[in-house]
Amino acid sequence: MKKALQSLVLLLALLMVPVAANADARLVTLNTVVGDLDNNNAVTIADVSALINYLLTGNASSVNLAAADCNQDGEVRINDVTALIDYLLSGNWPWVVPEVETFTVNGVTFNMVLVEGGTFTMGASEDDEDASYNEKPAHEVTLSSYSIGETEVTQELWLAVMGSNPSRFTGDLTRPVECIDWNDCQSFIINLNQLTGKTFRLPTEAEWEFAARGGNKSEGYKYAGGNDLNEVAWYRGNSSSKTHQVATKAPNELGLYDMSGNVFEWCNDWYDSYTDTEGQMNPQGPSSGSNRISRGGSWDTTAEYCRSSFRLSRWPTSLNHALGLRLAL
Ligand SMILES: [Ca+2]
Ligand SMILES: [Ca+2]
Ligand SMILES: [Ca+2]
Repeated sequence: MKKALQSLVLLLALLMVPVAANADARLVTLNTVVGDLDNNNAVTIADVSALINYLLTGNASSVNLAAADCNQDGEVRINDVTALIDYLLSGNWPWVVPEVETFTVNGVTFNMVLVEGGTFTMGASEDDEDASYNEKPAHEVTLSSYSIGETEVTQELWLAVMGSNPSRFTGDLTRPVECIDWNDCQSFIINLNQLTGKTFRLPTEAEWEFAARGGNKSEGYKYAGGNDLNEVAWYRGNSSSKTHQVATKAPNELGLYDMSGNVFEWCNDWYDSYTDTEGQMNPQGPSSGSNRISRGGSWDTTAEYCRSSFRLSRWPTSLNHALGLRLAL
């Protein structure tokens, strides 16, 4: 441990001049006390020294320990020094996720959109006559922050990750991938994670619905992004019986496209009725089951299937040309 710290001190000495110069320019963007161990309202190289000093001596008398957890993992350790140096060099804290993050896999780019955590009412209210029994009762759910795909997974991305395209509607790779079952999605995600070093996954059903409703920016629409389905979705009434390029209808409050319509989207959860509905925090669905959840309606469904609370259960091995996926992270 001590040797590692000494190496860091040496590294810092080498970096001292440019780091200090860069750091000054970035102070205006900092809006928390994290990293400001010496309490001068600035995060500079001096704070790195103060943090190292504290780690070496254990003496907290001259530092603000509340500012020392630079990677926000609940402890003050050597990796906070790394996080602090990273911040001074890059201007970004590792725990601050950008609102839209772009990833590139084998030349194909896609965006993930940050959904800030919050509490919402999941499901349909008792007086919602469009809703099926399995959308009720409405219940309160609290979610931590996560990211979700700006669009459905395209055929282009699937091809880049899996080397083949199973879709029925070919001819335009910016259409959503379809004809993939729940297990195919898991294979895709494993490959994608190997290629990116990230931990992509399917969204939970609660995450999917919160995102469809616009998260904390929700305007309370019936469909994802509006009350006029034709403006926000490809569904039976306007699709000409086929999928369409992703992101060609209007996005919802979070900037997400085609949450309603185009293709149904697999969620991670097993299917069951809403029974355990008390004070849920990051619900993962039933611990076992026979069917998985899909959400959002498709080019082939009528309007009521495109409502944000609509749920459709399917065998994990079922696949068809109206069913695809969206990533979460
Ligand atoms: Ca400082
Ligand atoms: Ca820490
Ligand atoms: Ca969709």
